[in-house]
Amino acid sequence: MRAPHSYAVAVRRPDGQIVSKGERLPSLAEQYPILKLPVLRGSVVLIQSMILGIKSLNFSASVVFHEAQKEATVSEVELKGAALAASVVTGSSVAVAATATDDVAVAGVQFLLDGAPLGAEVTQAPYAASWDTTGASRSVHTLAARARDAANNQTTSAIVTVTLADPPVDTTAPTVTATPPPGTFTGPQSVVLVPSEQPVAIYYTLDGGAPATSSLQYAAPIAIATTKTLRYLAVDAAGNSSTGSLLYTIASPAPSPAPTVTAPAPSIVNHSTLTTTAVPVTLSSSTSSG
Ligand SMILES: [Ca+2]
Ligand SMILES: [Ca+2]
Repeated sequence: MRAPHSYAVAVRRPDGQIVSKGERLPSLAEQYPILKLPVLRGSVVLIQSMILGIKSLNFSASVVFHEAQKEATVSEVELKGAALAASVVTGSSVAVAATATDDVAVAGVQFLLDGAPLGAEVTQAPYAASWDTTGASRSVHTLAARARDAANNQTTSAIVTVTLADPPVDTTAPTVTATPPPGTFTGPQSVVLVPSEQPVAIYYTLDGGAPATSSLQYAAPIAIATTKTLRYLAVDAAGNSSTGSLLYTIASPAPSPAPTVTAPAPSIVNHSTLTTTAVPVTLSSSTSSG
């Protein structure tokens, strides 16, 4: 609509609302009196009308386009979850959550696991889901959240990388400490075996044979009265095992040495006067023990 000194444009937006704009028309004739001449005045009005028409089209387009652009300003999405802070996850499930905001309204949030939907779209805040990891490969996975608005504009959050791992596995074989340690002894010994971890089953033999799980299982100190090789097999709960061979030498008590007899050499006093010589003999006995 054009009036002598102003014009107005009204545009209906997609949502039905009418947006209008009015502007005062610049009076070129007031600025340039020469334009008041009849021929020139008609040309000025024509040119001015053309300019207004283009302006109106621009305004109309900007209103509609601006509205579409506004709704196209898609949601901000951020993926959250306590478990996601850890780069390695060993649990059987991972809780994920997301926050999403939109210029109009968030219609729903779809969580994504390795790019594929994780569960159904969550249409109401709080946006949360749980990832059951029991069937997932023990490797690197990605999680993300994709939010959409009513106009189906979509925004996907930054990807969070999660490495699934099993709980630490026992790969250490148990060791066994024997008390007393193997060696040479002069009497019977009672050997106590202590494993480096629990639970550990210790199997053993005393006849030199290789121990197996069918061998005697250690339950109490092992009595060793004569020289024996104690061979053991220790097995932990994870099936790691170790073997050992312990030689206990039980020496018989040393026999008492036989008594020794010493006699001083006879001394000849006087060969010329003595026909017989009485020689004193002293006997001594010594016994050493050890
Ligand atoms: Ca939007
Ligand atoms: Ca172990």
